[in-house]
Amino acid sequence: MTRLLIVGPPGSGKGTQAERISAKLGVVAISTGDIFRANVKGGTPLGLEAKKYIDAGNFVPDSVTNNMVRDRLAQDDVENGFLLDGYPRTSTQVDELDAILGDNQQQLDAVLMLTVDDEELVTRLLKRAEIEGRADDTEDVIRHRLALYHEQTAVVVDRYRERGIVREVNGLGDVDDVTARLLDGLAENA
Ligand code: B4P
Repeated sequence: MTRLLIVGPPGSGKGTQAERISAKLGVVAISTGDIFRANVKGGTPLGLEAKKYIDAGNFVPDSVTNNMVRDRLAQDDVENGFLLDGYPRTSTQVDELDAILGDNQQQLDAVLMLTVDDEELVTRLLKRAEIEGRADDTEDVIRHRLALYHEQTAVVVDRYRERGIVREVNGLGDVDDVTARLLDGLAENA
């Protein structure tokens, strides 16, 4: 049973790597960003609520996000484990995830942290903007998302560091090389 989290600033490669690592380990990848975007696309009430925050680069309120994750982690496909991508992003969300897992006598096994410097992140996301046209990939919004990461998500990593479960990996370079580094980081954890 593997319960993992991948964390890093916007554009660090979380989504890219979560897909690869989860396939390799045979666990389901759960991206809160992807769930929100699917709801926005489908025009659901959750999507309509989330869209105004996402487009401005702000976090969707914890109450909304926590309920969504609680429901998602109650589904059958997490039985073999999971790789969370993009959640928790705030200290309150860490408390909520502890509570969700604690209800089933579970805890996270490891946290994979991708590090990439801010200017490279902006470059990557502006490149993605050209390809995908995401509303939150304009330079101003990207910089706001990065600031929020430093203000609110860095503390999430600190809390997991205190538990000794963080594996920090350099996210610069070839996508395959980063995947290999992450898998090495997990092996260290075993
Ligand atoms: P996310 O979907 O998590 O968006 P993200 O931080 O931009 O990460 P993403 O996974 O898309 O990008 P990645 O780093 O893989 O969240 C979007 C929004 O949803 C948030 O701003 C917020 O509003 C809301 N939200 C989500 N979770 C929330 C939560 N828990 N609480 C509250 N609100 C929440 O990669 C980006 C780009 O880099 C890609 O184009 C990729 O091709 C490129 N790339 C990847 N690896 C590379 C490499 N090695 N070299 C060069 N380029 C690379």
